[in-house]
Amino acid sequence: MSLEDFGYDSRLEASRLANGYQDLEIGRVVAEHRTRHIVATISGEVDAEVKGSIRFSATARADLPAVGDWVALDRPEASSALIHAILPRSSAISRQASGGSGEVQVIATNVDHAILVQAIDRDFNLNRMDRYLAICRDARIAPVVLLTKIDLIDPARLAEIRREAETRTGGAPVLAVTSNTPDGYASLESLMERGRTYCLLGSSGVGKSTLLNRLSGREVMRTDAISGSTGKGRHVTSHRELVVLDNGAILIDNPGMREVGLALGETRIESGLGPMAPYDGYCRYRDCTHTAEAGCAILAALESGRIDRSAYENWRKLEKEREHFESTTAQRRKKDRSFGKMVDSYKKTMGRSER
Ligand SMILES: Nc1nc2c(ncn2[C@@H]2O[C@H](COP(=O)(O)OP(=O)(O)OP(=O)(O)O)[C@@H](O)[C@H]2O)c(=O)[nH]1
Ligand SMILES: [Mg+2]
Ligand SMILES: [Zn+2]
Repeated sequence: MSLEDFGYDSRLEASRLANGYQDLEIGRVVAEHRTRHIVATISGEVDAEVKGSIRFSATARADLPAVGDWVALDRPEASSALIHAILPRSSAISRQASGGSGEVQVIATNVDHAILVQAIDRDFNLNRMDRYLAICRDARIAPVVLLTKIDLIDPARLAEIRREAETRTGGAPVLAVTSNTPDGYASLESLMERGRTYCLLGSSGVGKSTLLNRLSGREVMRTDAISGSTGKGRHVTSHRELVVLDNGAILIDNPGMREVGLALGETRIESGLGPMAPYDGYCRYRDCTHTAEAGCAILAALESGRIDRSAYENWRKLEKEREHFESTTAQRRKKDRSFGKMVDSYKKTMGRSER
């Protein structure tokens, strides 16, 4: 494949020359596995390490290569490669890393469109959609709203949800797809353009990898059913990956986001399930709240006395506190004017001055 197949264009070539990288090989980061990066080059995919000088001069995680980045490579031997530099990014989707470190984590770079994926059966939530749209606005990336699993609800309800969504997207397209029919992704596929980069964003289990596999005509990403083979049933995709589709468009898949709120800097307190943990992941619905759902494994265990009622009540109490904390943090942040400044300064560090 050529670099153009991965989205290389005259803007990037100009920036490569301006930066003095004419003697270096150019490639695009297609996957990220902890410290290793897989980079697509004209001579195929190579395993690349980040050069020490980049690591030392990096002042934040955002300065290190991410999926979607165009990089200049040193090739001391045919079998190994060193990432010498990152070409300036045209865009970056980032979020606050979990763990309260305040660090910005880059999800994907050089993205033209974000595909905001929500499953229509249980996952759909207008407020969440708003938060995803805010991430796109912040990153100056055009969004497409995608409703998945439409085979699971009736057409009247779908039309209703669609109308609701359309009132809030500010003109961005709202598409509906299903993996259940051969042409279930046709509306999305016809909208995608060769050489443009699209990034999937959405909770775990909404069907992101299923979509990628279908449009690439291959089993690139592992997908999984609700309970999951590990019994945990979440985050089937463990790393980010960029793939060129049959129609020539470039698609980035990544692990489902647990909390989109993180993208705008909210703190999250993890609430452990404690003695109920062994039953986690066996509920009928992946995003079960263990409060009223049919097929909830935790409620069933409670009913049959395998879980202590006071442990359950205690967990519910903590969960309510956590929700309350999250919503008050969000409100406080809204009022906090310095938050706006923080967003501005992190926008600057993202180096999107190119466009
Ligand atoms: N009924 C129905 N099920 C679907 C559809 N699309 C995906 N699924 C199922 O939903 C489950 C989760 O799909 P994945 O593609 O693994 O979800 P994901 O968004 O990649 O999840 P993570 O990798 O954890 O972020 C799988 O069992 C799929 O078969 C659909 O359109 N209809
Ligand atoms: Mg996946
Ligand atoms: Zn449950």
